This record gives sequence, C-alpha cells and structure tokens, in this order.
Amino acid sequence: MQTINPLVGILMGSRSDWETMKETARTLAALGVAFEAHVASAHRTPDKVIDYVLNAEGRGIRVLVAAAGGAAHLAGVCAGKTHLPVLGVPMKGWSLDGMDSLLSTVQMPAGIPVGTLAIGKAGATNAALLAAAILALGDPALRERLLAYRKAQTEKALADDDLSL
Ligand code: RP5
Repeated sequence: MQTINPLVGILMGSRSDWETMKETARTLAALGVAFEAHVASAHRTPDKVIDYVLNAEGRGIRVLVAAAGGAAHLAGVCAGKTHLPVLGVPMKGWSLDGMDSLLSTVQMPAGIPVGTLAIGKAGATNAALLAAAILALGDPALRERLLAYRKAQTEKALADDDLSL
C-alpha cells in the first residue's frame, strides 16, 4: 500500500508480518506522515529488497522501517545498502517468541547501524514515532503534530488513574 509522496518505507519479510506492522502504518497515518508498505524478504526475494533500497532515496524515502521474524536479517541487509536511517522491528512468535528476531535484528556489526525497537506491536508503534521524530527535525508542522500526539497520550494516561471498584 502507498500514500502520496511517501517519506517512510515500511518493508516486511512476509505478509504474515502485516498484522503487526499495521501499527506502524496506523501511527504514521495518525501523525500525517506519508508512507508506503511492501512485502520483501531478505531470503525469499533478496533482489526485490536490494532494488527497493537502492532506489528509495531517489524516490523521496527518508526513513526505512524493516520488520522480520526468526532469522530476521531484513533490517541489516537494508542498512548495508543505504545510509538512510533504518529502524528494525523484530516480529513475535516462532519457537523463541521473538528473541531470535530481536537478536538477529539488533546485533549489527560496527559501521552498519540498525535502530532496533521492541518485539512486536510496541516496536511497530514506536518505529513510527521514531521515524516521525527524525522527520520532525526538519518539519515544524510535523513537530507540532508529534507534540500533540504525545500530549494526548499523557492526558489519557493521567485520566486512566481514575480507578474504582
Ligand atoms: C520471516 O519469516 C518473516 O518476516 C516472517 O516474520 C517469518 C514467517 O514468514 P511466513 O512463513 O509466515 O511467510 O522471514
């Protein structure tokens, strides 16, 4: 899927990751950040991944979010082919409940950074917020929307203290 003039490119290793990565898409949409999302696997379709990453900057993409599970090499492969910021989201599930995804996303060699988020939906949401924070450094209107999002979140958390039996 794609919105007009996407700034954030979301890649995921399988369609089965989409249920989780919808949180990234929804959060970006809520912040008014244009994005696109594609299935591209470091293992099953490596040429598609490389082609996408090599063309991303020229197409206007400024931040990449890469999600994969198990032997989660997608974010690392992306980071190896671009200087754009790459945020990695480890998928939950599998026999090791996402620990395999987390470690294979986060343990990058010096020189090729991946900003790794939490496993699963929390990481997917936070990838969007971090991508927005990066873009907001050069976009005052987005900065205001991000501050409003955070303020609303704080107000909701404070209102949640209204406990009763
Ligand atoms: C990874 O394998 C994908 O990112 C996904 O998390 C996992 C399972 O993929 P499917 O077998 O469901 O397509 O490459």
